[in-house]
Amino acid sequence: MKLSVIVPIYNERSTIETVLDRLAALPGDKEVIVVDDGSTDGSRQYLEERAARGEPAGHRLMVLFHARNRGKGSAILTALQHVEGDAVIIQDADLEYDPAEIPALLAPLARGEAQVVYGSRFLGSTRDMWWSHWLANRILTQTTNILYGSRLTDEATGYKLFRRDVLDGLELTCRRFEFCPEVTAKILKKGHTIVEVPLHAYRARHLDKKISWTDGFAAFWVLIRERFRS
Ligand SMILES: Nc1nc2c(ncn2[C@@H]2O[C@H](COP(=O)(O)OP(=O)(O)O)[C@@H](O)[C@H]2O)c(=O)[nH]1
Ligand SMILES: [Mg+2]
Repeated sequence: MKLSVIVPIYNERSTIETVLDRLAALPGDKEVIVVDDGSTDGSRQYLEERAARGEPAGHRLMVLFHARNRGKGSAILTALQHVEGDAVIIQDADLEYDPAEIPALLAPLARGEAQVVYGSRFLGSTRDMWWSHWLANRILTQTTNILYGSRLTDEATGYKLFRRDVLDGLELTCRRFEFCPEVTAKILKKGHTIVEVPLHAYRARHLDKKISWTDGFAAFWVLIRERFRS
């Protein structure tokens, strides 16, 4: 089973090199599709150089650029147009999520036991998460479970893995961080089960975080809107 890893990037120069090295070191058939979303901190230049240098044999790296910042959801939608794998995972570029955990996420999907797998920080462990982020995560997860009848422990996780055909026809539109609740809502509405796997290496960052409390409200609204949309 070929895996496509989508890496949305906006100003992550201090971590992208390590993220891409760790992805390149993973076993198995895979491609990495990076979308730089108008970075201004040198990420773009680094990616241009790395793409020109080439990757080890058997490892495909595609680097795409948005001329200006359009949001994490937009970057993912751009990448999805180029995916060749049978499965797709989102990998944030800031090292809060460690690529070493990807094989554990892929396992139930590769065995044919799941079509969608989320990595749960709350089934496993988290380090350094602020209480306000903890609370926002709990509220979003509980709201999802109440509205959609699911039994998730971590809706807003960055680690979301899908069999590619599950994403076809979802008509995703959200441009920024509400991409996450939109994809969760649409998948649950279609009747798919989301299987969760515990994460053990999640480590929250506080510097340079792009997400803010307004994104939490936007996510909450998207969960409600999608539930009652026909
Ligand atoms: N392409 C793109 N990626 C973004 C944007 N904002 C954030 N990201 C990326 O999305 C990931 C998550 O951002 P972060 O602020 O850490 O939010 P959180 O991890 O969801 O709490 C990081 O890899 C960011 O580089 C954006 O506007 N465009
Ligand atoms: Mg992050």
